[in-house]
Amino acid sequence: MNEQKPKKIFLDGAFVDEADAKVSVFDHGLLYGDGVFEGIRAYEGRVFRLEEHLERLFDSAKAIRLSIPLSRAELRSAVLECCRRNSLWDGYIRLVVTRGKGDLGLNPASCPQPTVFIIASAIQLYPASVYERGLRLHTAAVRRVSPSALDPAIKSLNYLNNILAKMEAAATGADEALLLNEAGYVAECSGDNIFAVKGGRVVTPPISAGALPGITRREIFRLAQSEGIEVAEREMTRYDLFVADEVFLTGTAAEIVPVTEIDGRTIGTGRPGCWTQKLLLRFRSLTRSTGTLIYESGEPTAMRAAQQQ
Ligand code: PXG
Repeated sequence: MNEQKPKKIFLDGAFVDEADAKVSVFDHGLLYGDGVFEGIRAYEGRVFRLEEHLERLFDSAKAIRLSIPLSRAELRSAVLECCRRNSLWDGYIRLVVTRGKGDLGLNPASCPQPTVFIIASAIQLYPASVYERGLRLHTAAVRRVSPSALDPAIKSLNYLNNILAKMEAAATGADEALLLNEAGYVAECSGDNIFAVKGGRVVTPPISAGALPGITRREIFRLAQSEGIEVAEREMTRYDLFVADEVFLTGTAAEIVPVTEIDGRTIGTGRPGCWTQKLLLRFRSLTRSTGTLIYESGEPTAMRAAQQQ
């Protein structure tokens, strides 16, 4: 936990001190991982792609037949108010909806009221050195959950598959895990989507291969298009990654991060590639110039100064 002043948490319609922000041990989000969430970023007083995150949250909830007890407009207001109550300028917003408190036993029918909470906090970022040296990936033996079991397009509270893969990678000294689907094709990493660049073309696995429909991933399609770069979604094997000129990962927390080694193979020159760097620069200028304003007047100067201390 960080040492900053106690946070105000949005919990079931009210703002409470973090010490009082408690969820029942009978909450099915905890007991069974029955729920959905979003990880959202705020940059310089604006929430990046808030509408897309809300849309994905409602889609995830619909897919698991979870009825969110707030409208989209109410949830949007709650997110922005939570940022204001915590004087958030740059940071991370975690929006969680669980099945709620119920009896022991899987049956969601015993949970009358979903639990909704929002945390607006500081974000733990990769150190700057990672963007200079690039990440090392290790292919996990654990495969991405099949869409026939639990569709990976649902951003659910079930991350055990990803956590086990991440632990495997860490045990080999790698930074991140590469996950393949059951057919052996590349799906994504434990908390990021994956892209390869070869001959000036950008390629990424389709959602059907087991990738989360990432908000940052979608941004790459837009940015590449505006740069006149071709982007294709197609089935990829590890071979496609090994022989790529560049590989990079995308995610809300990581933004766009270069990969320079996979399973002992050096990728490209072994240094972050020029397309990766170009896209990262474009992405960073986008995140600082778009988004839903948290503070009506942009931002009071005094608060901005305080945040930057
Ligand atoms: N794949 C998986 C499995 C993810 O969990 C992404 C791809 C990238 O999607 P976005 O929409 O972020 O571009 C994710 C994102 C967290 C946290 O707190 C997790 C994510 C994002 C932000 C925070 O662990 N996962």
